Amino acid sequence: MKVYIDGQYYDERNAKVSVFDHGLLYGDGIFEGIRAYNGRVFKLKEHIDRLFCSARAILLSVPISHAEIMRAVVATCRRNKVRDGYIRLVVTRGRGTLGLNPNRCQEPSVIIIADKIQLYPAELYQNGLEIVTVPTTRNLHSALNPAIKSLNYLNNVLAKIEANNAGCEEAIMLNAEGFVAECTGDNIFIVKDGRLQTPPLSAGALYGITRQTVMQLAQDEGVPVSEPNLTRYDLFNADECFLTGTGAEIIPVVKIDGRPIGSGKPGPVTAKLVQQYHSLTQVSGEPIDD
Ligand code: PXG
Repeated sequence: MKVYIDGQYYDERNAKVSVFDHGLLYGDGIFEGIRAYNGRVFKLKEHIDRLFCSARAILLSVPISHAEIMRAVVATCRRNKVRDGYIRLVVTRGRGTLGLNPNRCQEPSVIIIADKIQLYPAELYQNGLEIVTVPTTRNLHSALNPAIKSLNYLNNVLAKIEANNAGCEEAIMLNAEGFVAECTGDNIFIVKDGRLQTPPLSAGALYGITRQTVMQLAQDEGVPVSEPNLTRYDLFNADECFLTGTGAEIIPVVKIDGRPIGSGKPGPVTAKLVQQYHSLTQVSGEPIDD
């Protein structure tokens, strides 16, 4: 595998960053997780738009343009013969000194890894996930805004550990007010009386690209979509529940905190959206081959 770092390709074992990079020392940087399907990079422009928003929020000046990053992502896929896979794009603050002042850092680094995707077991898509609410709450907007896809993911990692300790793959994170925010690497949706609902971004959800895509697909199907504040009570009393994310795509949830959701099996609205989403991924995106 060849890894892109600052305009050059390095063999996997030589793809290295400095121990003085503030991405490592302080989690000072940003990232995106992107998928390629059927020879196309799915929603690439949307991912790069979000990357630049994250950069602006942390006063990081990305050393190459939006168009150049798009080209570099596609080129890295081509170079690695990745037609269906996972792309990790990282921009770090760069090499600095042992002090957290970012002004001491030289140039931000851009890293692109194009690899195979590790999927959840197929069985979970068929039968649905069981998830739990965990004690670690989502970061406050006023502390570290959850909209920033930063390299500082400890908030999510802690919640993931708590989910794993409870024997689950994913965790529901509440915000400091007790409303549902999202999961550790996925957004959450419920279906109630034929309507689709997902927490508002103000509740502490990431501006998920899969979230946005699914909301659009539902609207196209004539399913009403809204973004109210949701409590655990709303989740427990939903007809259906599912999670969305670039990695997970759309995965049904059948049990939350020990309560079966709806019929206790993946529901029909979820199944329809899964089908629509898969069709879309096969035909849209930035082509990898010339
Ligand atoms: N919330 C959080 C906190 C995320 O990190 C999502 C929601 C879903 O957003 P998208 O834009 O992907 O629909 C994410 C995305 C990984 C990995 O390697 C994580 C994500 C995406 C891809 C891979 O764990 N998180």
